Amino acid sequence: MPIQVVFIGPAGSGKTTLVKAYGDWLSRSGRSVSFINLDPGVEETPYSPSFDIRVLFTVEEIMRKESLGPNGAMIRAMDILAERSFELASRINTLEENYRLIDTPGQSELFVFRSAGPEIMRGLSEVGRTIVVFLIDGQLICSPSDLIAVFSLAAACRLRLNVPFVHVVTKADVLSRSDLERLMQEPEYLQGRIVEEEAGLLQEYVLEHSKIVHPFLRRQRTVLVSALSGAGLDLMDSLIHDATCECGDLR
Ligand SMILES: Nc1nc2c(ncn2[C@@H]2O[C@H](COP(=O)(O)OP(=O)(O)O)[C@@H](O)[C@H]2O)c(=O)[nH]1
Ligand SMILES: [Mg+2]
Repeated sequence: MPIQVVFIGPAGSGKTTLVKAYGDWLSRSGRSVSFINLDPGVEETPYSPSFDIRVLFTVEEIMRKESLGPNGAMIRAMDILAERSFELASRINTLEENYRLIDTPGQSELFVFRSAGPEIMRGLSEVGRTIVVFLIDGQLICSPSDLIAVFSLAAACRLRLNVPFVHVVTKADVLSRSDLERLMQEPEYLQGRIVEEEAGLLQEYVLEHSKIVHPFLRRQRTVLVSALSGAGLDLMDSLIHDATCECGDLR
């Protein structure tokens, strides 16, 4: 069965750039790859997609035809995506490559929290081994509370999508903190930093939340990637491999 890697993350976290970098890396290591664009709002993609949602509809078209603004049109686009999820999966299933890399809409909250995301995952799961890679923008993690906030979002996405799920930190070449890996790997260190760097009610709240996030962090090794330098793509690849092979379970 083909491996389908779905890249999810907040706008600007680096999904499109990582899809391209990982696809090129896979091709260089001798694997066959197809690129799939599910972002109906994107103007250009750095890769050439084998399947592109914009062939069916674009946000601009919906704005024009239905007299909607950009947000309304994106909501409408996500609902169309949900309605057509099984048709999309069967179109994607005609691609012959072993790896299908799937780029998702910039506004991932619309994709994940309306029905498009869960419906697409259901459709895809029928036609290949499907995994979500959740992107954490390493440049935006400046404090322990930033880390807890982004992991809370990741946890919510995991609950919504219900397929094997891993997280990676992107933009490793421009991290805001040099101790990010330690924060993610050592619960005691994270708690110490929360006490040191946060205050008052926020400190209390973040400490409580960090307990919810710990099991999530513990289940998986931390992978830092840079789509620009290529650093960490090999580690991300083994993470994806472990989670999609029958031996792994990172659900
Ligand atoms: N420094 C650095 N910038 C990156 C990296 N990956 C993406 N970016 C930049 O982050 C911005 C958003 O990237 P994009 O792939 O469009 O994000 P998306 O909205 O999640 O698809 C762009 O300006 C990219 O050039 C990276 O590994 N390192
Ligand atoms: Mg994008």
